Amino acid sequence: RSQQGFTVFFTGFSGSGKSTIANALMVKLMEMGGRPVTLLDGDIVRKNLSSELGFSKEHRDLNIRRIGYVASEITKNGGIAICAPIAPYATTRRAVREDVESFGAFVEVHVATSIEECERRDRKGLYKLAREGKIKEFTGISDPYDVPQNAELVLETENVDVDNCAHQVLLKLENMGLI
Ligand code: GGZ
Repeated sequence: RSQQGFTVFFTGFSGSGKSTIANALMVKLMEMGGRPVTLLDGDIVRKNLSSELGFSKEHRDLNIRRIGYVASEITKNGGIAICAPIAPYATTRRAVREDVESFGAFVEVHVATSIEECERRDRKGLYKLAREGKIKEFTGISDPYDVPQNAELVLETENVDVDNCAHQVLLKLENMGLI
């Protein structure tokens, strides 16, 4: 049982901390050895797999379905896939969950940093551009985000460090009998 593949699927706003937590989790899982770990980070996927796509609902859905397909193949072959896109639409997350669950476990992790906190941090200056209208359809500002209702884990990142967040994911994986 502990050798089945699985997917950890992070969802949350731009700047919520998804990538940072996903990277910390990847390091911990790699240190444990055993199954290969593949990180499918939002901006890396957009560069390599979805470079022609924008941010309309259709394009976001296509992007997420591609990530889901790759994650389901990794899961099928007994590996660990860690995905970290915004994935704003609940129906699309549900579809990916169903794809993956035909081969292994799907662990949805909501990185629940509020839009106010993401905008306050504004690490990449994107929120400022979104407010100025220079980036259209920006999630949380001028585009929707369906708050997850059935995530396996919700991470509150305010006043909790990255290592602690990654550790909470590991504990959840342990509790689910996946590691
Ligand atoms: C949201 C955008 C947008 C718009 C560019 N809306 O912080 P980042 O920069 O690196 O993460 C964001 C990334 C979102 O890509 P995803 O593939 O994760 O999105 S989705 O799951 O919805 O397909 C942000 C940047 O791209 N970015 N324009 N309009 N984020």
